[in-house]
Amino acid sequence: MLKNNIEDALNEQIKNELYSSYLYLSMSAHFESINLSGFANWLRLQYEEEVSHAMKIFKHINDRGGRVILQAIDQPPSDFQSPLHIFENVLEHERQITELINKLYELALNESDYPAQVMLQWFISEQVEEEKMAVEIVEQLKLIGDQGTALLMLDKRLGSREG
Ligand code: OFO
Repeated sequence: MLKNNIEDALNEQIKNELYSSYLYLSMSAHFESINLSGFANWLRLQYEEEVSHAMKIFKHINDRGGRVILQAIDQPPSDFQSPLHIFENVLEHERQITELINKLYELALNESDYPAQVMLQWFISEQVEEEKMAVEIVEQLKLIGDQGTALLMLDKRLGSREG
């Protein structure tokens, strides 16, 4: 049985994951508009991943007899600056998500909600990966700068991401 405060917090996190997906899809649209299709591809796949994160929590609530209540999702930004600036935003956003996941885990610990703890452990590991990927792209963008052949090569590499 899912306690109300855990159910509310999980519903809130569904919204946060869907906002992440919306943010990355908006960034992807921006990269499409400036013909950097590899960056656009990477962010579109990230959008899909965030939807799958939301659905993991959606399933967890339903599997435990809880009630999913979808919340309004804020409009993401649509004006963006350089690729470096965008990926710094991705990294900052993922760090905020990590904090939210950690808080959720603390709540699950305090409430002795063992199934939620197991589910959230997956997210804790996932956040390590997500931050690592964002740091890598930020550092590469710092090295190569925001234009030129090296940027096109990075675009090609990000375009080869398949999942
Ligand atoms: Fe980008 O991470 Fe979801 O949780």
